[in-house]
Amino acid sequence: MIDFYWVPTANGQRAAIVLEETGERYRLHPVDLMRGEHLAPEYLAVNPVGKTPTIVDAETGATVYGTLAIGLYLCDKHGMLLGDSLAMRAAVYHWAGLVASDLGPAFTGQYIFNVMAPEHLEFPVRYFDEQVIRLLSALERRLTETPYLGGEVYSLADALAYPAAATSAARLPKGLEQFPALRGWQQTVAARPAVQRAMALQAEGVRVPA
Ligand SMILES: N[C@@H](CCC(=O)N[C@@H](CS)C(=O)NCC(=O)O)C(=O)O
Repeated sequence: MIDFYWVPTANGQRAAIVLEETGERYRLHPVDLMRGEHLAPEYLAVNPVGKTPTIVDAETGATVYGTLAIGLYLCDKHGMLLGDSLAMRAAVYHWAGLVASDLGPAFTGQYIFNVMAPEHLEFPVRYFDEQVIRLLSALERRLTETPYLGGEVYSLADALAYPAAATSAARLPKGLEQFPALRGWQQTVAARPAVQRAMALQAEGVRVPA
């Protein structure tokens, strides 16, 4: 059994998709960021970084924080979604890393300066808007070459990228309008039962930044 500390943001959805894809049994622990629960002693005892998502695996004793680390840990544990050749694993690591280390933070910056900032600051707004479009364009190019980010089959890279398309990009004024390959891929991934279960998870009583 895994204890899953999360918020239903794109990052929480990424970890939830991998939990569902790998068939892990897990218990949900919503962490209310707007009430500061991520910085409360109870949660800092689980993850001193004070951020979500985090999993605690009772079976192995492992505590793992962050979408890429959680994804790699669960796929390694179950021997799935990483690719069965070194060439495919290289592609999976490349695209999963780009999503977790570049695209996710670019969307976070874009959200902070477009939605949360008390005043409009032209430079950071433009910087993060451009980053998001540049990175989505890289995914678009890749998906005109291969059906999935890692190659011919669905992988961890797609599981981590899906919430960027379904949740984060939905905030863009034109959504994915200029990215037809991404839109087609999004529909294919959305049809997966594990993805549907993960995206339907609700954190009872927890407000999510919108
Ligand atoms: N690199 C982390 C980022 C995690 C992250 O930014 N989590 C947000 C929620 S989506 C959080 O806990 N924010 C609280 C804070 O930064 O204080 C990942 O990939 O999961």
